[in-house]
Amino acid sequence: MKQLKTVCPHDCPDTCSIIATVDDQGNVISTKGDPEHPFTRGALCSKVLRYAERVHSPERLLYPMRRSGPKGSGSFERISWEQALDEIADRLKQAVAKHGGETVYCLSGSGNMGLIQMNAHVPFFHKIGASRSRGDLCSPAADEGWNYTMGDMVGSRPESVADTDLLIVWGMNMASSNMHMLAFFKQAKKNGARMIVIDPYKNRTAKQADWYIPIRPGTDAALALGMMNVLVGEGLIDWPYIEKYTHGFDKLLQILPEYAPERVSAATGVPAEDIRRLARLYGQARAPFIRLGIGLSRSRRGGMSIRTIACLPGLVGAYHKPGGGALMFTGKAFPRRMEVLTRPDLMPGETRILDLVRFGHNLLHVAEPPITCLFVSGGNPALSCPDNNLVRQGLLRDDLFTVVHEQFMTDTARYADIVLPATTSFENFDVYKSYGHTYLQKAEPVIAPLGEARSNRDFYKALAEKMGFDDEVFTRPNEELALDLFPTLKQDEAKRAAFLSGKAIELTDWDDLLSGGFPTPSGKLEFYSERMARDGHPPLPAYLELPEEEGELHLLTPPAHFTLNTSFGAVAKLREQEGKPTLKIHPESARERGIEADEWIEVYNKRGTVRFWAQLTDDVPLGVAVAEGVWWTEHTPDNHSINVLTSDRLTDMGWGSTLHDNRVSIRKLT
Ligand SMILES: Nc1nc2c(c(=O)[nH]1)N[C@H]1C(S)=C(S)[C@@H](COP(=O)(O)OP(=O)(O)OC[C@H]3O[C@@H](n4cnc5c(=O)[nH]c(N)nc54)[C@H](O)[C@@H]3O)O[C@H]1N2
Ligand SMILES: Nc1nc2c(c(=O)[nH]1)N[C@H]1C(S)=C(S)[C@@H](COP(=O)(O)OP(=O)(O)OC[C@H]3O[C@@H](n4cnc5c(=O)[nH]c(N)nc54)[C@H](O)[C@@H]3O)O[C@H]1N2
Ligand code: SF4
Ligand SMILES: [Mo]
Repeated sequence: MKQLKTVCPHDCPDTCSIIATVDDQGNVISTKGDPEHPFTRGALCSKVLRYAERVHSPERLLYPMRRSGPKGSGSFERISWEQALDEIADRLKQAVAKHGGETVYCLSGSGNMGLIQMNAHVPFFHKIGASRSRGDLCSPAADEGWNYTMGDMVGSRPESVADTDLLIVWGMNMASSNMHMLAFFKQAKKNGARMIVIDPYKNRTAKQADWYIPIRPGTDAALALGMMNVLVGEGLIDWPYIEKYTHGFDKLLQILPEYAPERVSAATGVPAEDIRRLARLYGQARAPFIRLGIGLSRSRRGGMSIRTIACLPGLVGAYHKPGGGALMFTGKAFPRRMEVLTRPDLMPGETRILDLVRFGHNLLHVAEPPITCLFVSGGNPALSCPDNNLVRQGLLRDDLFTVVHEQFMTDTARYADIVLPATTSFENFDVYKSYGHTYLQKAEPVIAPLGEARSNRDFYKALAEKMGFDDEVFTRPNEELALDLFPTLKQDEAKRAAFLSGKAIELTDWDDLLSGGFPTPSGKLEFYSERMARDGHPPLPAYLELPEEEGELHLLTPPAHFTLNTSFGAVAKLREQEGKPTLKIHPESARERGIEADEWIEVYNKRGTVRFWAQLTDDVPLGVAVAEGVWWTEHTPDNHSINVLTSDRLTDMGWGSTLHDNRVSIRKLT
């Protein structure tokens, strides 16, 4: 029996350090949180406490397979890696000879956040001259909105929330998706700090809040502007800070009269008195901290909402108050040279760029050349991509050759021509940054690969060899790549030694990160952004109404507590804990339609129809419906993904998804 350290590979801001207990036969017996890691502090979420069940699931894919029945039927026969690689290389060469490199497309998801494995495919497809992606399903609007105000900067250190006296959780369900940061807030709470949650429904975090403020989806910019109106009107702002550290306050002042609490109330549904109270609490707090979620950014107004909220700390000088400020992502804490892994220089020239969010459309309607060779790596688009009926039609195309590298027989893998078994992170090397803390971690494999599973890196190395690509990026040792990726590790011997010995390290001193001012064009926090104007956005914070649409209910599709995207569908115990696919609706919405609790209902819009169990709860306001989680189709009443209902429209910034910005109708099943 051994205890070995590894890292949680999932797309979660907490990037935990895990201690795995491995028996003498090389099986993972159990997992627990690493008490020495400064952010994990010995705790894991309920999902990864069950990780042994995922790693050793009887449903793991262990061998390469070739399709033996109609597309999508899930019939496969076992083949060898050699056969698989030969067939893939042949098909690739034929496709490229006929249509050119851009006929090839790789959809890569966030199944494994390790930098080495997550990017292993990139140089390969650059070399082919394949079509590239822009945007993703997750966070590009949040990234871009934040950057317009703040520049590419960290914001406040996550742990510093322990010293706040007021935490505002804005569009995030921290209890499910950022529990380790919430644990730091518990310290502040002991000292009397309060937590306010602003969210369209009363999620798990809102249930723990001192004050829960329900807001109409997509109207957050209006609320933030209403707060600014009150802060300025009541003199609750920090003049010296504004003068020294911000840009464009005079211009901001000119628009604030448009956002009087009464007008903002009509847009947001938040009573005017509550807007005043919220602004006063914020302006009078000793060190107010705003934790911004990605959730509110997945809307056609998402980028602007984030950009606007990010202005608030600038008005009250919150970044200069220990325990105050705001946090979106911590990526800037990991200065890195991504080109070491991605090698854009291997591209034959500028290649075509496709919007990842419009995956179904791309498969069906993009021509000159059409996509005829598809690779899927670390993603499950047949469940997780919007306008899902379109995605599935695209995957069914007979003239599309699809290769899926996976750990499980996902919905996407069922559509493949060749399915290849992937290792889990417990079986391969990687290095992990984080988007919710500032510690870099390295993980050696803790067990041998199961069956014939290969890591992403080993797969693309073997395929590169078959294709006759001899660039050294395909064969360099993992650890060498990792050291090259982070220049700090080259320069700083002590950090390098600590990193190599498996310690979680910070690459950049915190004070250095903040000392350079704001990395915006003006060097200040930008209330007014010339760059936004150039990019075609309003240069000042703004509230723009969502256009009217068919459908009585605004559908939100946030994460479930006991799963993570689609990655835990095979762990039965977690599924049981999550319950079943329900649509949460207000009891009044149900009564109007004669719907009883716990009966099947149909949820529909112009994109399609999906069945759910009705869950009646006043956690959800009238006019809103909430479906938590993306269930595997085989666990739903009618074999459909929730994403049948979501649109492939893009966000206002960053080419992101608008998963929380869709209208639906519901009816009783007759
Ligand atoms: N309705 C709705 N849709 C959503 C969301 C939502 O909240 N609601 N969330 C969206 C968000 S934020 C995201 S990030 C996306 C996520 O969507 P995806 O990127 O598609 O991620 P997952 O659905 O988790 O699928 C990841 C797959 O990667 C596989 N995998 C894990 N590690 C490896 C590896 O090392 N190699 C290979 N080859 N495969 C591996 C896993 O087995 C898993 O099946 O979904 C989006 N879609
Ligand atoms: N347990 C669990 N943890 C996860 C995941 C998971 O699936 N399960 N997914 C992981 C991934 S890939 C990601 S990207 C992160 C996502 O983590 P978060 O940043 O938490 O983002 P979401 O979970 O998408 O959204 C959270 C909240 O945003 C709210 N929201 C939606 N629209 C609006 C709006 O217009 N205004 C406001 N104020 N709020 C709104 C939703 O109601 C929901 O409560 O979580 C990660 N962690
Ligand atoms: S999913 Fe998140 S909270 Fe759970 S172990 Fe992984 S990093 Fe930690
Ligand atoms: Mo995500």
